[in-house]
Formats: sequence, C-alpha cells, structure tokens
Amino acid sequence: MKYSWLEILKAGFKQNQSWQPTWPTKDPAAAYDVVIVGGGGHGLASAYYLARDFPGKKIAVLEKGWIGGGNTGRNTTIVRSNYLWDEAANLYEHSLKLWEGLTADINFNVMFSQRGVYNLGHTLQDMRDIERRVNANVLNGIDAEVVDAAELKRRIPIMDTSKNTRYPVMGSSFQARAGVARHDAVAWGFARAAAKHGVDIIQNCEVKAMDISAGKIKGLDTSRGYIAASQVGCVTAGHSSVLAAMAGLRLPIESHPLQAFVSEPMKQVLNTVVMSNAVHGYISQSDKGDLVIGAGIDPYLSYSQRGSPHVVDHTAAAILELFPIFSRTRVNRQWGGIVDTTPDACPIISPTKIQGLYFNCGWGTGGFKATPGSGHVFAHTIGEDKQHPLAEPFHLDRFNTGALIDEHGAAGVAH
Ligand code: FAD
Ligand code: PYC
Repeated sequence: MKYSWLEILKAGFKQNQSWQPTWPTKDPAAAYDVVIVGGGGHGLASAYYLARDFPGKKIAVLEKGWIGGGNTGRNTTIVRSNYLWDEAANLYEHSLKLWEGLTADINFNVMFSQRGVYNLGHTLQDMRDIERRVNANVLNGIDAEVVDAAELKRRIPIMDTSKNTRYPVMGSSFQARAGVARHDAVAWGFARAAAKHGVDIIQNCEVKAMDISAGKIKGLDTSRGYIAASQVGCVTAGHSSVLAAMAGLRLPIESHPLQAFVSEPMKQVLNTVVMSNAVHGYISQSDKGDLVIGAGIDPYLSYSQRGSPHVVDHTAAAILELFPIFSRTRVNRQWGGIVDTTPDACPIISPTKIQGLYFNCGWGTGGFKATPGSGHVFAHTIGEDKQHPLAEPFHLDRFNTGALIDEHGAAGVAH
C-alpha cells in the first residue's frame, strides 16, 4: 500500500500520543529529606543510588531547565579511567566498573561501547609521561599499554603517523576498556531508574536562594516556591560557584566554555577514540557516522554556552593534521557547555561547614566518564553523612591543607 507524506506524518503523531512518559512529571512537594540541585547525569545518578541504597528517604531532583540539558547533553562522551594518581584512578575505575554493568542495572540501554581510547604522544617528554602513566595504571589494576607509531599505523591506517607533520606522532597510550556512551540515554536512564525508586524529578525549577539558620540548611527558595529540605546536594557543574555564593561559600572553581562539533554523517572509518593534547584535538565517530570532535577550553571565564570561532578553527586544523582524509568533511553543528575547573583538575565531592549542605562539582572537562561513580559515592556521602572512602581525597579541605591531586596530565583536554 502507498501512503502520502501527510498520512505518514499523521500516523507518526498519532503513535506519539500513545507513548508513555519515561518518568512522571511532578510538582514540588512542600518538604523533602534530600534535595539534589541539578538534573544532569551526576545529580540524577546521585538521586538514583540514594533512593536505591537508602530506602525510605523522600528525595527530589530540581533542574532549572530540562534533564540533561547542561554538560551531560553537550559532551563528547569519552569514558576512561587512565588517571595518574591512585586517588583519581581508583575513583574513575570505580566508575568504569559501574559503566560496565550500567545498562543492565538501570534497565536502559546507555550504549556503552568499549572501543578503546588512544592518548597520543608527540615528543620524547610526552612518551615518558605516557610510560609513567601506563605503569601507574597497571599497578592500580587498570588496563593500559604503550603503543608505538608503527603499531598505531597498523591499528588506525587513516592516521598520519609520518614524520612530515608539524608534530609527528611518536606513540600512544591505549586503554582497551575505555570508549564512548550515549549521553542523553545516561540522563534519561538514571531519571527513569530514580523515579521508579520514588524520586520526584522536577524540571523548570530553578534554585534562587538558600534558607540557612544556625549553621544548618533548612530549605530552598525556587522559581516554583519554597521547598524545605534537611539535606541538599548541589550538583550544578558550571554554576556551582553561583549555588555556593547563595550559602555564603566560595569555591576554588572557574567556569569556562568548552566547545565541540560534529560533522555530517559518513561511512564508518574510525572504530576507536583518538586524543592528542599536543596538537590539541580529539575525535571519535558516533554510531550514526558523524565525527565527534573537540579540544581545549575557551581560556576566558564565561557562563555562555557558545565559545569563540578561533578555538574551532584550531581544533579542526589539529584533527586534519592527524587525519587528512577528513579535509573535505562538512561540519554540521557546533556548541558549547560551561565546565567547572579546579586548580588540580580533580573534582570536589564534599560536605561543607553548613550542616546538611554538600557539593559535587569541579569535574571540569572530564566528568561524563565519572557519572555513575560520582553519583554512587555522593549518595553514600549524603546517605551516611560521612565521606565515601573513595571520595575522601576530594574533600574541599584539600585546598586548605595543600593535599592537591594534580591530574592536569591526564585531563582529556588542556586547561
Ligand atoms: P550538568 O550536566 O551540567 O548538570 C548540571 C545541571 O545543573 C544543569 O542541567 C543545570 O541546568 C542545572 N542547574 C544549574 N544551576 C541550577 C539552579 N540554580 N537550579 C537548578 N538547577 C540548576 N567529560 C568526559 O568524561 N568525557 C568527555 O568526552 C567530555 N567531553 C566534553 C565535551 C564538552 C563540549 C563539554 C562541555 C564537556 C565535556 N565533558 C566530558 C565534561 C562533562 O560533560 C561534565 O563534566 C559532566 O557532564 C558534568 O555532569 P553534571 O551532571 O555534573 O553537570
Ligand atoms: O576527559 O576524556 C576526557 C575528555 C575527552 C574530551 C573531553 N574530555
């Protein structure tokens, strides 16, 4: 039978009408035991693990826009755990292990694809750093290997590993269990799983002020009225300093735009993820076929989710130097997110001096990979009112004691 376009369109809309919402739309209640501010992946994962592991608590997630509309829905989805220092490696590896069972755990296909991640080296010093990091990873039980330029060429034939480039590729680290996932599915999957455990997911609800008295959090003023809460977890990425200021706190965080762009879709030609901090670009190919490309932060501070054209230009040049095959590829879309960078390129997972008020932020350019792990340890921190052992080193106190964990070398993009 032949259908007109109009009939197909009408049938499509009709079918839509019978779809069930993935999670119920809720109005805010007058009071909760725990309110999570921020409906990105980390906030939703925190709410899910809290509801699952600490049953009986009345929990809400408040999101000023829509679920996953912040960095969670804007990132390039690279997941890996090859960090240098034990504290960070243990936290990210905890997360990677959760990724490996996540689709089954939350019963939502997050399309986690362990296609491996290469971090390229272009100088002798890069290669020494790579060897050091690979050795540290192996000692921590994390899969990692050093790959030389000839082997890279064998594995990724479209990459230019010749000596003719500005910064010839000398080798790489490789983590085989690393890969990519579907970012929206992570937000939706955690939202649905949390809602099934009784969490109220409340969108279009902006926190405007905090009600604090006698050193304790009492509730929040929001765009949808006052909400009482005895515990509040702020998981607001690039806006964490804004939330902290509402409580009279100052966080060691800078907010920067971080951009990415995707090409038109094409036949599959790249079955892994390649990153280079030296030429400054990274690339993967999505299951749809588009090239997903990004680079470093825009250097200035901003809350704008856009970014400057020269960063895109620089990134495209870096990628073309590595992959001349893409020189005629057209770019389809470009966007930015607001990332929350800390002085040591490590997150803050911490209680504060205000009783019942906690922050989970500072993931900067690399928090997508940490989404399940971060939610899991933050849920424990709130549920037990005691740091999870894996979160202990990421306490705010480290900026007073000086016990920083410098992970700039392992950050996916320079900042
Ligand atoms: P978000 O998803 O940003 O969620 C925070 C939420 O808080 C937002 O939805 C926001 O609307 C909400 N909010 C803010 N203020 C308020 C308020 N007052 N009231 C209520 N809600 C509020 N990481 C990787 O590991 N791998 C990558 O490949 C990678 N690539 C990236 C590429 C780009 C272009 C960008 C921008 C980031 C990238 N990242 C990557 C970093 C990663 O996206 C973030 O670290 C991570 O997604 C942070 O998640 P989140 O849930 O903490 O924050
Ligand atoms: O942390 O791996 C990472 C990353 C890649 C791109 C942006 N961040």
